[in-house]
Amino acid sequence: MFVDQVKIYVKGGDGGNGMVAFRREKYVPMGGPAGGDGGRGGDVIFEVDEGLRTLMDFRYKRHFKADHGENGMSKGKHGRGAEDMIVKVPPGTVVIDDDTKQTIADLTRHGERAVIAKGGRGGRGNIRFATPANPAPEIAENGEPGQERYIVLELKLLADVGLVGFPSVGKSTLLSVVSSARPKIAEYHFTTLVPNLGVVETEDGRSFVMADLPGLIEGAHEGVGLGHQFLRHIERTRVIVHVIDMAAVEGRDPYEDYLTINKELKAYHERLSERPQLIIANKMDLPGAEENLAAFKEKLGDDAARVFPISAVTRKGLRDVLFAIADLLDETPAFPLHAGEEPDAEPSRVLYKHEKEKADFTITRDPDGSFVIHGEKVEKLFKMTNFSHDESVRRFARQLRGMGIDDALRARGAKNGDTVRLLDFEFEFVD
Ligand SMILES: Nc1nc2c(ncn2[C@@H]2O[C@H](COP(=O)(O)OP(=O)(O)OP(=O)(O)O)[C@@H](O)[C@H]2O)c(=O)[nH]1
Ligand SMILES: [Mg+2]
Repeated sequence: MFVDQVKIYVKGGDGGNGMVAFRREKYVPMGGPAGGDGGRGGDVIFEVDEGLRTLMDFRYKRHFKADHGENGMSKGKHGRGAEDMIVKVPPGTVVIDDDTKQTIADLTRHGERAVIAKGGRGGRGNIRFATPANPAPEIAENGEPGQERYIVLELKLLADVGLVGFPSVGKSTLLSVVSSARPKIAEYHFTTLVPNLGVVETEDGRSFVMADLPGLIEGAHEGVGLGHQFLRHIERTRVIVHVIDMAAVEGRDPYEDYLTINKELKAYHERLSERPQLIIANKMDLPGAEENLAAFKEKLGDDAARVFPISAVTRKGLRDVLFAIADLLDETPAFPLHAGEEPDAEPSRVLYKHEKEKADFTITRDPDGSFVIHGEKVEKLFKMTNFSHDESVRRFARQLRGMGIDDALRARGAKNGDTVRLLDFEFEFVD
């Protein structure tokens, strides 16, 4: 199974900062607290869009950051929350945390959503910190930082387009020049033994998945040659591209080839003959191909418009045929698979695994003797502290004590006056 994969960065918006403010009233020198809360930061949310078939769009945009919340304001006004950022993904996208390798979400159905990076909550303004004992606090919280992480998106590809034709007509060569797939190419029959899939992008930015299938021969529907299993694969493609060696390198008549393969498709399943089909006349760089093409078109009659002459080797005609395939896909609905067949049978699930509780903090020592504190929780507290108000700083010190950091520093031998570092903040240990 061919898998499209891409690594990207996501970050929820930071919460807005809470405000320290006081009411100003005539004749009242200092009124009560009036600083509002910050608004919440936006989430990064993935949503399934069945119109997407590949992860091609993520090749160009790899960073997704939701907006931050608005800061709190004076007069008790709260900051506005940010809008969530909605990122569209194709059905079948599996989202994996790149650090833990855990699956975050497995998105299958149209419209299904999952929060991939949570926005931070807004910081509280000083109104929230007022108590009878401290009616005018100079304390406000900064917004909580949004969640950030690297994730890997994986998509199991289902082919939109299947290349069919006799062996050695150039199916693998064609796939190799229009996609990054690298199938084996050779002049002997049945070089391709299993389907190869490649993602094709047209010049106008449309993309689809094309499968290079093993060559078919007469009797394929009864199991002759590589037979059945690959015809089953064709059944799932929306559009069939019939590749013909128009130079008749092996001496067969191109029109006979065309009829034979179509007969095989129909004998395998009536439905296959109703599938939209486009004809590629390949190897037009070789002598005799032009004459054969004229004769071929004449025999086809009205269907001649579906023939696209190309050379997979010189790359002539590729642009036009890719546009034609993309157009045909645009107007062809997906074929419903039968109940019990793969993607539909897979239960849809969005997982929110409980993330393992990490230790609140760790303490290490730098060569210069200073103590360094690390830890998600303590770093978050730090980021949410507004250091421009002494009272906020004192609150932070109390929080550190509450987490047991003072005791832990003492246990590691910290003495009065020793330097302690946390992110870019440095302070003296006071015993
Ligand atoms: N001159 C010329 N040769 C081509 C062209 N396309 C393919 N060939 C040659 O035809 C031979 C068969 O090509 P493949 O791409 O392996 O054919 P295939 O249809 O995948 O064959 P199977 O996998 O065996 O079914 C190779 O030697 C290719 O180099 C073309 O446009 N012009
Ligand atoms: Mg091949």
